[in-house]
Amino acid sequence: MSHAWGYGPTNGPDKWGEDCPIANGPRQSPINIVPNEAKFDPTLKPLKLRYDASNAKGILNNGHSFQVDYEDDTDSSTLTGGPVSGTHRLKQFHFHWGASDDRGSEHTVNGVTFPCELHLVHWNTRYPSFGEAASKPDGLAVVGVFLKIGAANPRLQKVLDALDAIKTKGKQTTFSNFDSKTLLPGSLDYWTYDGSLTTPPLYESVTWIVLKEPISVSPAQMAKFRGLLFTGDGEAACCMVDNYRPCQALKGRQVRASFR
Ligand code: 1SD
Ligand code: ZN
Repeated sequence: MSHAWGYGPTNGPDKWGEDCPIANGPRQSPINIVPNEAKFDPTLKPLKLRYDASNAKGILNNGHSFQVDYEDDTDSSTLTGGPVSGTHRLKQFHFHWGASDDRGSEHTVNGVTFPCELHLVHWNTRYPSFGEAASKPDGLAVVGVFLKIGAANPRLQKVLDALDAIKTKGKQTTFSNFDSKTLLPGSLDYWTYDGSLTTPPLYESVTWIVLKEPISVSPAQMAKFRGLLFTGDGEAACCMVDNYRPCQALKGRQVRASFR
C-alpha cells in the first residue's frame, strides 16, 4: 500500500497488512462475540466511568471517522474497575458506521452486526501520555457501545448537530460541555477480551470492554453520520460510510463476561 490507509478497495482492511504486519497478529480486533462461549468471570469488577463534561474540548473530522476530544492532563475523566487495574483517562470518543443500516459495527454478536458502534478511548496513566500508552499491551481500554435502530436518541443530538461544521477531512471546531456518560446504556454489563486498535497501526494494546446493552439511534440520525466526507475540501467528495474493520480471528482468546 503506497498510499494512505482507508476503507476503499485499494487501501482498505485487506491491504492494511502490507504496511502493518501485526494485522495478522495474535490479538487483533474486532471479533465476533459468541455469548454462549464467553465465560462469566465473577472476579471482574463493575466498570466505573467518571466523566467531567467540562473536559470536552473539540470535534474533528480525521478522514476516517469523527472524534470528540477531551482534555486529559488530569484524572478528571476516567475509567477504573472493570477488567483493568489502575486509572485510565478518557482521550476521545468516535464512531464506526455503515452505508446502510444493515452493517457498520466492528464487533458483532452471534454474527449479528449493528448499524453503528461507539468507541470511548482511554489510556493507562502508568504511562506518561496517550502516545506512549498506545503501543503497550496494557496501554488502552476502549469501551464499545452498539447503536441499534429505534427511537431517535436525544443524547446523540448535540454531537450530530456539530457534524455540519466538520463535513470534510481535517475540519475541527470547539465542542464543550459534553458529558459522554449520557451516551451509555442503562446497564454496564460487558464482555471483555485482549485485542487491538481496529485501525492502522493496529497495535495490540487494547483491553476491549464491549457493553451488552445497545443504545438507540433513529434512521434519520444514522443518515446524519453518512453526510460526513472522507475527503478534504477541493477533492472529489466521497461519503464517510463503511468505516469499519471486519471481524478478525479469535486465535484461542477467551472472551469473559461480567454477567451471567
Ligand atoms: O479508530 C481509532 C483511531 O481513530 C484511534 O482513536 C485509535 C486510538 O489511537 O483507536 C482506534 S479504535 O481501535 O478505537 N477504533
Ligand atoms: Zn474505533
